[in-house]
Parts: sequence; structure tokens; C-alpha cells
Amino acid sequence: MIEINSERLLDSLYRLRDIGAVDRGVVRPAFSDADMHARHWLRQEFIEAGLRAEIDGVGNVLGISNNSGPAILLGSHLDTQPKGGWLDGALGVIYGLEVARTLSENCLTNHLAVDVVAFQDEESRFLGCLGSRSFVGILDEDTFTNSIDKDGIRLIDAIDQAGLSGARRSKLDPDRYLGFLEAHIEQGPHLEDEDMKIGVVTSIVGLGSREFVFRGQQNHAGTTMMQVRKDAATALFDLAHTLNNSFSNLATPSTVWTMGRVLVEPGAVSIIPGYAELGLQYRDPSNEILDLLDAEVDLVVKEVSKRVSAKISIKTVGDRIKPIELDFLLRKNLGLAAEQYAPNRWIDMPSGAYHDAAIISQLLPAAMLFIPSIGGISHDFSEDSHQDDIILGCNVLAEAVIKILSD
Ligand code: HGY
Ligand code: MN
Ligand code: MN
Repeated sequence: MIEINSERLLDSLYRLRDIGAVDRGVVRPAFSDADMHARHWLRQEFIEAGLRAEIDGVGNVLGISNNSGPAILLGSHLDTQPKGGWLDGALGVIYGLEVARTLSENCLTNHLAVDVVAFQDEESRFLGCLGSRSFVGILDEDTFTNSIDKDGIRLIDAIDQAGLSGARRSKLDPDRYLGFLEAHIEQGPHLEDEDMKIGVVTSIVGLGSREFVFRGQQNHAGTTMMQVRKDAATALFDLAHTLNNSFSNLATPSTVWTMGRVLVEPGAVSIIPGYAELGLQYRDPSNEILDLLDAEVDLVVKEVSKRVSAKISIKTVGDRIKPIELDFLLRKNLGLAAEQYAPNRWIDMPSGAYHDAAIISQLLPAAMLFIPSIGGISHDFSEDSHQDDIILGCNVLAEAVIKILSD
């Protein structure tokens, strides 16, 4: 059984963690200085690992083996949430680097072709899975040209600022690969609750999203009688409350929805808000349920618009990320490897988080491997995993890669 260099693995993870470190977490939003620093650092690591390395026109970092295919592509994303954990995305990227290094150092495996990728903007500063969408060729020019972040910064300006304007946008060559494997922290409590060490992911949820805008009339909070007000915040609260109730009636046990972004302007206690924004995101393993929730949103907007005085409009309808099943053969090899390193301590399980693997699966067989998240926490500075679990996961991935490429 292969043994990765655990000291080197942890050292690379800790050095990456230092880039954009805040408290116990990291702040490396797509195209931020910290993100680009991490990408240039990683490109150098790929070169030292003997890979041909480049940063492409949307910031994806690619490390390509000199070995001829068929190859395996390993990786994940390098960008983080605005207040992110140190392992979300980073784990899968550094696992890929360590597997490439370990196999190239071993005379029995140094002929195998292991490529590694670090995608850009999986965390949707501009657009969820921006980098992997560009890599599979489904990022249309209109979206590329018109994407802006929540502060109104244009994607093309962020790319220019990062010094990437004019760099080519790499495209996946499906003929080179047998598949894509993304290792990731579970970001939930299931593995820890079941005292399991490895999750072999069966499916990835789908996702719908909306941005609502509420326009009313800013006015004095004392002299404006209730019946004449056009209060943007009251309309927002009414819509949020009604959506919560109506989604609860449609939801299955695996349906989740979140209203994680609220803006009320001008945000002063003695001023009736004239403007408000609300971000809604909903997820389910079933595309049919997501279609139902889509339709329900439109019905609820119509119903609430009739009874509030502010005007409600839908600013953006996010691209649907479809739920997907992951590749059976790749999963089988992940399971065989997991059984070798963690006998009876691994399970098949769905992913409640979405991942670049969902996008890559449009062109390549794809599969994922999870390691436990302490307390099930993620998208928070306190996100963490036990060192032994981190090392075990990388060994399982390396063994699975050898099985897949040697079959
Ligand atoms: O939100 C997600 O599922 C992913 O972590 N971006
Ligand atoms: Mn994330
Ligand atoms: Mn992630």
C-alpha cells in the first residue's frame, strides 16, 4: 500500500493556510491579493513537483504531468468564502499535489500521469464554480463580461487587476483523462456522528438562487404614519417569512434553503428604509423539487407584492446547478482503497455542499472523497479536521489513483 509523505502534506497545507490567515481561518476571496499570492505559490509548488504549471485566464492553476495519458485529474478550488475555513478547497488541491509528488518518487508508479488543478471562484464571489465552468467550456461570454460581485466590482476588472487579462483560458481535454477526483472536507457532521473516517460521495445536491430588490420611500420614522409608508424592509421581512412557510410545505427531509444576505438602506433606526436586498439559495438532491421551489418563489413574490407598498423585483436568477450522481467505477476504486486503509470505517454518502466535481462531471467521470469535519463546522474560521484524518484521506486518494490508472 502506498504511503504519502505526511510531513510534507501537512507542511504544504500549513504554508497555504498562512496565506490570507485570519484568526484560525483564512480570507482568500477569488482574485484578492491573498488568493493570487496563493495561486502563484501553488504554481511554483507544481513546478517543483515536476509538473508543467500555468495560471490561466480566469485564475485556474494547472499542473500537468509530462507522462502520457490516460491520466487522472485531481484537485478542488483555492478561493475561500469571505470568512472561510483553512481546508475548504485547499485540502483537495494539496492532496492532488502530494499524490503527484508521491507517485513520481516511486519507481513502481512514476510512469502514471497525475495532473492537478486549483479552480477559481468556486465560492461564487462572481459566479459559483467560475473556474471549472470556464474549464469545461460552459462559461458564456455574456456572463464572463457582465459578472459583478456584491460590491459592484466587475469580473473582468478583477482579472485585469490580477494581471491575467489576455492569458488563455485553459480547456479540459477529456481524451487525456480517465476521470476527475476531488477530495474535500465533509463540511457536515455525518462522518463524525457515525464515527467513520472516509466518505465516498454518491451524489451532489443541486442548487437554485435568487436576488430580490425592494424599492420603497425613505422617510422620517416619527412623522410618517403607518398607512402611508412605503417601507422596503417590511416588504423584505414579509417575503422572507412567507417563503419560509411555503418552502416548509414543499420541502423533503433533504431540502435546505438559506437567506444569508440581507441589505437594508440606509440602515438608521429613525429612517424608514427606502431600499433593501435579499439573497435566497435553495438546494435539494432532486431537480424536480428544485423546479417546484423555483415556481413557488414566483407565486410568493406575486402574493406578497399585492399586500406590501414597496415594489419587489427579482434582480438575478442564479444559474441552476443540477444535482448529479458521481461515477460508479471511480467510486468503487475509492471504496476499495478506503477499505484497505480504514476497514469498515468508510461509508457511501451524498454531498449537501456543491463542488467543482459537479461541473467537471459534465465532461468527465467524476468522484469525490470526504474526510470528517470536526463538529461538522465549515464556512467558518473554526473549520478543522484531525491531523490523522487528513493524512488517512490522502493515502486513500493515492491508492485509489494507482488502482484507477493501473486497471
Ligand atoms: O456552498 C457550497 O456548497 C460550497 O461550499 N461552495
Ligand atoms: Mn465552500
Ligand atoms: Mn469547497
